[in-house]
Amino acid sequence: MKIIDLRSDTITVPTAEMRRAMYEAEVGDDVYGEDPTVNRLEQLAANMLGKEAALFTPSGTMSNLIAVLTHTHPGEEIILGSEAHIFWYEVGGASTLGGVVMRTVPNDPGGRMDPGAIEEAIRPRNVHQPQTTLLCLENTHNRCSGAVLTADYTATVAEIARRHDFRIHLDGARIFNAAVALGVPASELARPVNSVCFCVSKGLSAPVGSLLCSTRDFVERARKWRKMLGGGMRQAGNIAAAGIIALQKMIDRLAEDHANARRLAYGLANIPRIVISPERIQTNIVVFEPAPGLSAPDFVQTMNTQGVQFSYPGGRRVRAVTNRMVSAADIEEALNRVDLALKKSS
Ligand code: TLP
Repeated sequence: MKIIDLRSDTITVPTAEMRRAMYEAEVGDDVYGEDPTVNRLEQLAANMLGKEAALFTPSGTMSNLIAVLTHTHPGEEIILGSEAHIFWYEVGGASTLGGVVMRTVPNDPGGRMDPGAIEEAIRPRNVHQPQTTLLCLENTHNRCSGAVLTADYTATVAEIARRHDFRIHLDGARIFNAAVALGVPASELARPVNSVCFCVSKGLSAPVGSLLCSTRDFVERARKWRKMLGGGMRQAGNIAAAGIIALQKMIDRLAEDHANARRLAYGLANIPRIVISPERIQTNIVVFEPAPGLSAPDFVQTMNTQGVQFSYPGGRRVRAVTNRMVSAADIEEALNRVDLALKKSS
């Protein structure tokens, strides 16, 4: 039985072209700034995001942490969505290593925070209170079923930050999914923010890596934090080479993942014991619920035995992420297996 892995788009393996580029990459010591392939990737990333400079890091988690460390000081407060990846899945690093308080504002199903609620969460300048110095956005929004933030929304929030003199970091791990879904360049989505990071290791299929993009001065300070965290990676050109192919060749194909996500969502909507709003699906993440009487962990476990892998983000929810390793035919097969398994267990 073929295993259909919908746990995440992080499971994508490098393409043949990436493997060749990795093999042939020209390398040097990146801690000395001497790896030509890393330098090319950083320049390419900065250009594509419309920022002055970029820093190659081993992961999205490290990029987000470095962004917080570079923008803030211990004792300050950052505002982020109640469903933010930084809040849920990054081991509390911002607080543990950055010493900042994480103040959450509810995310709506579209991954947005209400601008009025953001304003209310900003601390007054007062001796008793930590100072608000950073707001974090996420685009696409992982726990909000891959929802996209428009450039207009981001600009509205940026205007609040400008008025109150604090910065915005965008966790754009999947910003190219948002760009493809909206039909706009990623640079437009990143224009209103002070820093943005994205991953080449997800739908773009490179094996490792994330890029943190901002001003030259910010990236210079971020580079020092990366060194402190142990993220200075010597001959990293071997992995950066795959990142270059990811940016040059793999962005347009994300539309296939989005089409497969819609196919999956509408198919699931036709299965009696699944609850889902398929019209909400904008990119490659499909969140749904088994109907009452069937727990989400039990459903995930049952489907595992049927060779369809989902992830469990908590509560009643199940998550599927379409990706390059899963074809349209695989989606149809996954739907058949779900239908059959639920019929058997009813
Ligand atoms: N997300 C992973 C898991 O951590 C949940 C996934 O499978 O979706 N920001 C966002 C929005 C992310 O979705 C992720 C990874 C990260 C940051 C962290 O990236 P990595 O895994 O490279 O540290």
